[in-house]
Amino acid sequence: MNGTAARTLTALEARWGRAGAVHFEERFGGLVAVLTTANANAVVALQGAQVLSFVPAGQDDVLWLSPAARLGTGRAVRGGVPICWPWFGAHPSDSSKPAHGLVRVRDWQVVGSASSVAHSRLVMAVAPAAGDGSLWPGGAWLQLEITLTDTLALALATENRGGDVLAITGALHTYLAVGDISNATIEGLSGRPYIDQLAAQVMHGDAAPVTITGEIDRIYQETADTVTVVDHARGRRVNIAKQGSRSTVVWNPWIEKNARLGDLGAEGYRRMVCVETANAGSDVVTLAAGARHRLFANISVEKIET
Ligand code: TA6
Repeated sequence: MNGTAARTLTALEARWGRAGAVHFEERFGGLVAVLTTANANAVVALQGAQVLSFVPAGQDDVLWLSPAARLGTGRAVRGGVPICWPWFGAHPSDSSKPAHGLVRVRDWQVVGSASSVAHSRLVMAVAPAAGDGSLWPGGAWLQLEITLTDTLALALATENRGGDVLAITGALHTYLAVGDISNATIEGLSGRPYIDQLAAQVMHGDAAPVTITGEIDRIYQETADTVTVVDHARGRRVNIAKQGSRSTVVWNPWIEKNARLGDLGAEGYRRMVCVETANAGSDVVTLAAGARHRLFANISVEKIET
């Protein structure tokens, strides 16, 4: 660790560390916060305010993380919960801009921490950079609150502190770990319309749970429902409850895109599925001056009783 990182860690620990609950370390070549409660632990990178790990007591990690995960490379770490904001997917009018917005690779600042016998919390914020210009929505203020109990709760708050109406899309782009994608199903999206990103057309989901037998990239619309990934291989159900979102994205790259992306590992696609708590597609957040929006997800795990 270089001297600057060491001094930064010391300052973070002194200002925001909380014994037994919030601690700062260097991992993956960058600075992370480690959140601990009696029932779980989590790791959050300061880069992108990206949760990289969430491990409830007695469980394997709920989040999938690239074996090539490395901070400070200028590219978003693949895995955990990347923050997509102020746009989801490709920039609406300029394909030269980074996919999924501006803040995934920015260094966020710690602005708060808290703990009690039952919870550990970290609050982070990020401001526009000098060269952002109109890419950063005028006057928008952004903050992420991460609360660990036996579940992982993420609240992404956008406040319009400017005078113009803002239009925002985004997502908590959650990579869930599964024992085997071929032995997993996704409940909670039955009958919902979705934009099939692979066919660029709107489809209607049928009543059955979603199974994954090839590349899938869907923006489910008109849904505020909890989604559950039933991981039969690991004998657990992973629930993603949400607020402030009318769209849920389901993505798995499958074999060919797994090879093309190059940072999922040899058969990474078999061990992950993205279930993203989003404002995407027709689900655009419009903020009048002074208005505030909160994109919220709560991730919990239940054992499948046999
Ligand atoms: O959320 C699904 C998606 O938009 C996919 O199309 C795929 O591009 C994925 O996000 C990962 O995007 P990234 O820019 O992180 O490689």
